[in-house]
Amino acid sequence: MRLFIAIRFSQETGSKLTGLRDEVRLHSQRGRFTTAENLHLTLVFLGECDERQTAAVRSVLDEVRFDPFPIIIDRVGRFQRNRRDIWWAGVGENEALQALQLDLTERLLRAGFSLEQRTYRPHITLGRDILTNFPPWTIQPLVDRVHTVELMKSEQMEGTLTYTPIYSKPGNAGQRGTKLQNNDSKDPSDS
Ligand code: 2AM
Repeated sequence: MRLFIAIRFSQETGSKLTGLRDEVRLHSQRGRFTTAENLHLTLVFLGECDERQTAAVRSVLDEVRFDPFPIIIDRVGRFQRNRRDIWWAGVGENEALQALQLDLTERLLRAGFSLEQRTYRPHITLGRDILTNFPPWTIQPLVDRVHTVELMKSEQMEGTLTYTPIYSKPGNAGQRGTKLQNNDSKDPSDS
């Protein structure tokens, strides 16, 4: 199956991203636009994986540790592709995101995966094959928080591109934060 590791957003951010997608659509003569439920930020694209490889990705996710971190989406931009541009919502500079992406990539490479080693440019694809004269623009920043990364399966279901989460890896700071709170409140069961 075709797999990738991604971040998905809160419902609120999702509906704002849908609004951005609709703005691009409004200004386009042509394009294939991402459905609301498919909007996501890819961390690592794995491609076709068999059962053994899928288990190996799950093990890598089990090993990874990260603290939940904020993410800011601050612009709408494009990758130019000879009049078939990809339009996306772009993520502002984010050390925690870059570190998590690098950590995952290095672990997967050590586990034997061959990955594309392109510079990571975090983006949320809003549409493909887009023809428009409209220029990219900056937006009122959308702020969300990354609590979880997900292993996603990509497949065509009855002619529709469908992404399904198949494994979920939560960040660890929430749990640690809860423990600290318990310590602060001097819960007798802590000692
Ligand atoms: P894109 O939206 O920029 O195409 C599922 O296809 C996800 O993996 C998408 O977010 C896609 O990014 C990303 N991806 C990265 N490299 C890819 C590749 N070589 N082929 C297909 N998808 C890729």
